[in-house]
Amino acid sequence: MTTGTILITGATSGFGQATARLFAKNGWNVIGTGRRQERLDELGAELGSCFLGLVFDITDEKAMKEALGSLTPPFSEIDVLVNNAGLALGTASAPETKLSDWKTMIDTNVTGLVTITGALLPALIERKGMIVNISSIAASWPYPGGNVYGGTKAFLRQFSLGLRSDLHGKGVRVTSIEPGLCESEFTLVRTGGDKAAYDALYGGANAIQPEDIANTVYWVATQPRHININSLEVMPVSQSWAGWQIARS
Ligand code: NDP
Ligand code: 8X3
Repeated sequence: MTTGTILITGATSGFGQATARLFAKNGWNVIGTGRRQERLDELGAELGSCFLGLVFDITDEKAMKEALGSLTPPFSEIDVLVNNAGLALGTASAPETKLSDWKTMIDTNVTGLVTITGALLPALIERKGMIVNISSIAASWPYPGGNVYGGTKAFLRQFSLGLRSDLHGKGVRVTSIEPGLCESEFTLVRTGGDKAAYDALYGGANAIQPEDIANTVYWVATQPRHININSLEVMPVSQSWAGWQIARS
């Protein structure tokens, strides 16, 4: 697929914003979603008539469906859905976390994502389209404080593979992209706006930048139609694995 219409959830910052810019630059019609209207307005002013902003909270099914129902051609003819909107809340160990944070992560990263996927699936099947799910290395690699966030991303990876099975023979492609450390507002959201934590995490790390993941999404989406990238784990060179922890008696 070289051009078409792409819907990117969470286009107000980070990966989603960079992906919207890259696809728009390459001639695609781009729908970007998010809660922050002013960010979408700014992106629209920058990208011009190829961009359409849709403001809704992905956890609000009614608002989502109304927004999707308002689409007209060419924006209603969606070829690629990028499920990117998501968040982590907190870095505390499970016994110290708030249940409300866990529920927000599940509502956003899992329930919101499957709701929009289900809503767009008939059209994506009809157009032999594509779904790109932004999972995480946290899907496969547990770490202290990752608990429910990692669980949501593992769901996303397996949901992607399951969709591939269910859509067998229908020509729909599905990819799970699993990035590692990437510098974005993600950490500010996760820490409740702690700039010192942000600086400590990314300082000297030469982390992935949102534009790097945009390039990855673009590469995946523009492979020949007979190629499906099932999953793709992407880390900065500076990041790798540490050993097991052992509690000794
Ligand atoms: P950002 O915080 O920069 O972007 C998150 C995006 O998700 C924003 O556009 C935000 O829009 C949107 N979003 C969050 N909650 C909602 C909601 N309830 N309704 C609608 N939109 C929502 O983070 P990143 O760009 O880094 O993250 C994008 C995705 O990548 C996430 O799913 C994240 O889990 C994943 N990821 C991030 C990594 C990283 O290290 N940064 C690594 C691996 C995966 P708004 O606030 O305007 O609603
Ligand atoms: C974000 C990457 O390692 O902070 O998904 O969980 S990590």
